[in-house]
Amino acid sequence: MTVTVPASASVVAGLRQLRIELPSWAFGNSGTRFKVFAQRGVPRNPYEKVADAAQVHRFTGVAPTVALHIPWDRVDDYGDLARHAQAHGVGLGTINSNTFQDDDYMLGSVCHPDTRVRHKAVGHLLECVDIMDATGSRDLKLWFADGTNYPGQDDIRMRQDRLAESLRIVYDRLGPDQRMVLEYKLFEPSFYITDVPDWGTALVHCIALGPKAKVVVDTGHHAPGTNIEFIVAALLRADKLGAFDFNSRFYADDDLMVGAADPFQLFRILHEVVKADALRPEAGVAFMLDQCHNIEPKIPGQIRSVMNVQEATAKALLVDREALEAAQRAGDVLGAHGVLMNAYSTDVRPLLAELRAGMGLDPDPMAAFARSGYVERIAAERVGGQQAGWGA
Ligand code: PSV
Ligand code: MN
Repeated sequence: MTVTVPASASVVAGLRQLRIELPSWAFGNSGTRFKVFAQRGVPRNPYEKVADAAQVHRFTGVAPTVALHIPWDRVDDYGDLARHAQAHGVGLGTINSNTFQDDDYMLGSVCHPDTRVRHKAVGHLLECVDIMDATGSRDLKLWFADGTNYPGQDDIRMRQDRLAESLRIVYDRLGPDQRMVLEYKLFEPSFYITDVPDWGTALVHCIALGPKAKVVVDTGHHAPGTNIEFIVAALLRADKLGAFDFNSRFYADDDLMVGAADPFQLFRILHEVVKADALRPEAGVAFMLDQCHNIEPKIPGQIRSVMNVQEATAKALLVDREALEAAQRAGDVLGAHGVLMNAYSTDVRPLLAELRAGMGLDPDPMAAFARSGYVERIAAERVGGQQAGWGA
């Protein structure tokens, strides 16, 4: 069988455009509601988290920004944190809001029936935009834990109205180059309704708000069996895909390493991105990781994840688009499927090793990081103080 793939030069050019943003919270301790396992050398503050994120960029070359989560990453001087990031060779990225860890938010935040609580939540979101001004961040990421547990607990439609009103206030505060990206999640922590449960709800709100509002697809936030690439294709078509929160799931919002559970799904998603020419930073899709490393070492967990996204992207770039379209036009069902599978079945690791060597990097980031002695150094240096964790 002859397998035709595009010239590797165009694949390499595509891969060079890819930028992956890291979550600051991936470097702190995390766990389940049963147990948080502490690891040695874990950062004690946002400065140390940024330093760890910079290691991932140092060894992969494609992860130049780190996202902050407020208040977990609150500091006195965001300009100073931005300069610290720059000194480590990275920048500060998306600002993630947090309206889910305050006692006031037990019945919701921006959808809460009490105006006082809604004002407090909106105040937090406006503070996040102030922080974006200081850090130079483009995106405010919104995820709301809002919802209800019991039928009749609150009015579904009124909660949507409150959501729309709250979002409007924040949208109107955005600067000309700033955006809000709205994330949906099927369920959790609420079990009866979630106020932004799916891409349809997020899209309706983003369309009503305007061009600076886009949807976030967190790959862990769907029902089992959901065709995520369809959602990606539909959002790209509507110019409303703002960002990915990449991770893997088996059961719920597992926050495992992207590409670990279902690398084929990741490939199918990235195939839609490549077809829409949306790898380019100018296309406005932020590729972020949203993961927590509970049992695996954190920096290698991020390096592996970045490599998984790169591998899936390389395979997506290898799809012979001409052959695929010809087969599709001819109604050649198995031929078209075969073109896609040829790309997916290609071992792209040598290509990526070559790409890294061309960037002056070690072809094997995992091994190079292990050899660097960084883990041993931070374990020895970061003694005392309070380790950062989910919620600090
Ligand atoms: C919610 O499950 C979520 O995906 C949102 O992006 C939050 O900001 C993040 O996780 C917190 O880990
Ligand atoms: Mn997320």
